Amino acid sequence: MNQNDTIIALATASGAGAIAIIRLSGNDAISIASKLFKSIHQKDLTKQVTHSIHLGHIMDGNRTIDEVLVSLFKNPKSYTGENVVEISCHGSVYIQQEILQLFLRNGCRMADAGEFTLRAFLNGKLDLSQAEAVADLISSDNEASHQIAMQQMRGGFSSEIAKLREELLNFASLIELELDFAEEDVEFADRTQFRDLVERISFVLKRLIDSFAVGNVIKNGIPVAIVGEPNVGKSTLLNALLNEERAIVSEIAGTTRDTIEDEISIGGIGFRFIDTAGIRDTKDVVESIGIKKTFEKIEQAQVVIYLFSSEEFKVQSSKFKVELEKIKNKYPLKPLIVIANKIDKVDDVLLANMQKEIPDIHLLSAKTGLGVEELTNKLLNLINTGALRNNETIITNTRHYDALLKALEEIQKVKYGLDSGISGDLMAIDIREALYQFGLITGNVTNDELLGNIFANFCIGK
Ligand SMILES: Nc1nc2c(ncn2[C@@H]2O[C@H](COP(=O)(O)OP(=O)(O)OP(=O)(O)O)[C@@H](O)[C@H]2O)c(=O)[nH]1
Ligand SMILES: [Mg+2]
Repeated sequence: MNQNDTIIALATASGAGAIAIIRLSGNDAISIASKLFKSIHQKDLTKQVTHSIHLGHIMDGNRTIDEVLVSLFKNPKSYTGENVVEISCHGSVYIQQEILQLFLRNGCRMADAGEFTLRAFLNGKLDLSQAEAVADLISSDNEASHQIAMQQMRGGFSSEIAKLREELLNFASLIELELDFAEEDVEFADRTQFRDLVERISFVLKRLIDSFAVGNVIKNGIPVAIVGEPNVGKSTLLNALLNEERAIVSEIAGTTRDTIEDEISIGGIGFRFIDTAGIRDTKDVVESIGIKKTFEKIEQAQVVIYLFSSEEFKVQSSKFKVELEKIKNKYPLKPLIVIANKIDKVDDVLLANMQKEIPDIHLLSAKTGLGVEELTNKLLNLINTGALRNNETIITNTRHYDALLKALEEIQKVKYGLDSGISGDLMAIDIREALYQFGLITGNVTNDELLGNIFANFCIGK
């Protein structure tokens, strides 16, 4: 990748639209644009101030391609830190392509995926974790993932890491200085203060590492498995939650044989509901595979909804209670919501009975929608969104998670070294290793492979 090229790409979504934006970045962006743009006021683009907008035409020789608005952002006051030109043209695919081709013939090159943001990073406009947040922001599709990406992009997370890194760096230098005076047996680094810092860093690292559990499910949707015996209304409930006829519903027991999943945002948080094959003893091979999968889905789920039919409860209440106990014993730590479905089919006496026999039972009719909203509220309350509400830093990126784990490991070694009084040179090595892991997150330490991996996941034009 040559950083001196002037790159170009469509910044808006591909396809026809009212307006499309084509973006150029690089040393020659403004001079190339000035050759191909004819201002209606005969302005020379190269002589215009930064952050100005100009009306005119993109010309291929004498041929007018489109009437456009051109925005100028001059180095260093731009997204990439280079000269940037944005051309707002009419959104026909033909016009977009004509303009792109024209600029490619006149000294621009197509941008690679994420290359604008890569340049922003290389020019110090963003640190690495902020650059990664840009991709998260573009892919965020609910309030929670949007909020986390915004916070990371503003630098909340990396500034926390950068601060700790700086303090640690200070101590590393002091301890390394001691090594130069090894014969004199001096201590420049106050061990008590150092121990405090190490404790503080461990604490922050642990908190960030823990937040990944929440962050990851928020980013990917919180998996909720809907389980129960055949025919109790699991698929009907899935459809009610999604507000769409997603799964086949029928009065035949064993209708759903494979798991069916879909996502929906509730209260700003993405939930992934998983409808499963009803659990029962069966000789049917396909159904058995489905039931085995049901248990796998329970393992993976963050929340389990156990459903039974009120109608059947009347005749065989003990059976459901035994089933329920089985699930509770098998997955003691999983949040479980127990639902009596089909309440539209039974009388109030039975409802009262069920509530007495199974406390915490949630009454619902998947068919009429009664109790569905209360269920979604319950789900929201179950998810620990405290950290989210308090605007705490939440980690969603696996790369950061790995680096934080490794940093914590190194910090633990430093702590152990302090406790056991190991020599300064060995401690210095552990501190350097921890510093390296911090640096990987913010991008103080990088290599081409790391950058390649990160930016390859971006879209072209960002
Ligand atoms: N009256 C009433 N009928 C319901 C309700 N929920 C589901 N049903 C009916 O119960 C039958 C079974 O519903 P499904 O949603 O297919 O049940 P399931 O648990 O997915 O069944 P399997 O996929 O076979 O395990 C269908 O005829 C539904 O219309 C309800 O709340 N009230
Ligand atoms: Mg079903």
